[in-house]
Amino acid sequence: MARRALITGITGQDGSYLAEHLLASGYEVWGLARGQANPRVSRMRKLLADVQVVRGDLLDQGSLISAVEKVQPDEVYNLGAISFVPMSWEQAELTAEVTGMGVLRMLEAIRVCSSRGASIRFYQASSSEMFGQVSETPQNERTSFHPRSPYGVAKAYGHFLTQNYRESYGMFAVSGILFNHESPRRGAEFVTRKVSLGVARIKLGLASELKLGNLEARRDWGFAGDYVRAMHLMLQADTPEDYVIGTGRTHSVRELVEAAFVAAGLDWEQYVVGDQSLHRPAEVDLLCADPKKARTQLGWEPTVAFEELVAMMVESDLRLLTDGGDPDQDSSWP
Ligand code: NAP
Ligand code: F7E
Repeated sequence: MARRALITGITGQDGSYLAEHLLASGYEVWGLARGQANPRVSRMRKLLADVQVVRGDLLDQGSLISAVEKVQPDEVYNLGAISFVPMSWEQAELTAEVTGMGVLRMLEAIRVCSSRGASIRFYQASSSEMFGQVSETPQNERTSFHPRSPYGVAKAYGHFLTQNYRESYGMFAVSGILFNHESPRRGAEFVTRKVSLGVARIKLGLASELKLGNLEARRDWGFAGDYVRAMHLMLQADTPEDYVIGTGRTHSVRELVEAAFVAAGLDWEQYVVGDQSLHRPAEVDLLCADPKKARTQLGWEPTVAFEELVAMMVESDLRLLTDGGDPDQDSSWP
């Protein structure tokens, strides 16, 4: 019988790549979808026709127990979250409820169903934002946490709780501490996609400038398609352990901007405008992963380099806009 996976956050970037990867690996894939008439669910259904949908919300404990009871998954991937860092200052309580407490509710749903005999492996989407103001570079599984946003704090709660359920109940529960990962399916609010869309609009004469915040922040950017393979590998391991996933290379937002404009044959300095309102109350200045443990224990390697990733996103957005697509409606899912 096919193994069964339940994914929260199925309508998001990672949910789509993970679903494709698991379907290709022979899994029966279920996605937890919220809302009465969520347009992102309709879009997901069109693009991932083989994914089955179960209704539920990370804010609603009963719905998660029902979903786990209905699907009877072998593996649960908890990708659902409020994931945009600036929003976490504007809606700090909601972020704590969804991104933090949502982990508790999903772990409880699994614990209740496991006490009736089910054996379910759990993956939690932890984040490099937990490192925040970093104590060392590069960051590994033993680096201390100093989150700089309500989002980072909520993720740290989910991370420690996952570890605690592993230790308290012997659950196969693990966290992937993933560094920034991007793709043509990335939400338009995140800086890589904002830049690739901005460049495409300028190239096609649809815009004349691109407003950005802090150009000095540095991130370890990789390709989302690579990172979902790591999630799956973590749940196939013999023992439940947490892993850092990243490329081990860091670039500034300025370097990202330069590479994106170069990919379209443009000079960024003619178009980029600084906007103080886009700076954050507290910034994460530098992130750079040490993914040695994932490489040696899981055999995981990233396959897409930074320049290749940026060019892929710019080309995809040029195609999307040339074909008259609306990035807010269609994204640029192939
Ligand atoms: P994303 O595109 O923003 O997707 C977030 C998902 O969460 C959406 O499917 C959204 O569904 C769902 N969601 C929001 N509120 C929910 C709720 N109350 N109940 C159930 N689902 C809810 O995020 P992503 O980039 O794919 O990231 C996946 C996960 O990895 C997130 O937990 C994120 O915090 C974490 N992460 C991401 C990165 C990265 O660089 N991408 C790095 C480290 C960790 P709706 O369509 O219903 O809104
Ligand atoms: O910002 C700077 C901004 O919003 C990256 C999420 O997936 O990765 C993501 O969080 C950097 C920051 O991602 C703009 O100040 C400059 O330093 O693309 P971002 P993020 O905050 O790193 C982590 C690992 C997650 O877990 C999160 O869920 O870019 N920046 N100017 C800007 N950022 C945005 N969004 N917009 C700007 O105009």
